[in-house]
Amino acid sequence: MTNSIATASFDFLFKTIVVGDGAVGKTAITFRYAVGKFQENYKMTIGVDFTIKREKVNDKEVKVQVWDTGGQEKFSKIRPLYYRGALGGLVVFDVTSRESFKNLDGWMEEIQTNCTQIPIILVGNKIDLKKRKVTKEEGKKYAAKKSKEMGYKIPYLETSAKTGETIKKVFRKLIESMVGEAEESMRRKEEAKKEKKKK
Ligand code: G3D
Ligand code: MG
Repeated sequence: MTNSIATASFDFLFKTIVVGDGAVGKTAITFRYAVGKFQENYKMTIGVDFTIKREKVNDKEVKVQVWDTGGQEKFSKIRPLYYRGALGGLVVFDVTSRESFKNLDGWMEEIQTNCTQIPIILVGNKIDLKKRKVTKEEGKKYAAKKSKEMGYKIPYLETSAKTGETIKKVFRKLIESMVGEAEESMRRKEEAKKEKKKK
C-alpha cells in the first residue's frame, strides 16, 4: 500500500487534505470533526499543520491525519508540499458564495496535478445559513460532471460546521473509501507477487 503505514497499533494511517477558497469553512469543518465543537471568531489555522483522529472501519484501526490549509490557499507555490502523500481529500465550497463554487475547477485541477486518483468528496458547507446562492442540485450536478471527467465517483454532501450536520458522515465516507483503496492496492500487490512466483 502506498503512503499508508502499517504498525501494531493501527492498520492504516491516512493523510487527508481539506481544500477550497478562503473562508468556506475548512478550519471549522476540521475542528468540528476533530474536537466536536464549533467556535466563533477563532483564527487557529496558522501554525497548526494537522489534527489526528482514530476511527474503526470494519475491523481495521485507522489513524487519520487531517491537514488544514492554514491560510495557504493564498500561496499556490507552496501547496504541492501540502498535497504530498495525501490519500484522500475534501474539496469545500460555501453554499452562500457563488464565487467559491466557481473556483472549484481550480481546486479539482490542483488535486489532479499533485495527487494520483485519490478519493475526493465535494462538500457544500454553511447550509445553516438562509442566504444560499448555490442549490443542492447544482452541487450534485457539478460532482457528477467531475466524476465523469476524472473517471471515478466524487460524492456530493452538504454540511454545517456550525450545527455539526453531516460532518461525521463526510469523514466516515472518505475514510471508508481510503480503506477500500488501500485494501484493493494490497490485494493487487499480493496477486502480482503470486504471478511472479508462478513464472
Ligand atoms: P477557512 O478555513 O476555509 O478559511 P473558516 O474558513 O473555517 O475559518 O471559516 C470562515 C468563517 O465562516 C468563520 O467565520 C466561521 O465561523 C464561519 N463558518 C464556517 N463554517 C460555517 C458554517 O457551517 N456555518 C456558518 N454559519 N458559519 C460557518 P468568522 O466570522 O470567524 O470569520
Ligand atoms: Mg482556515
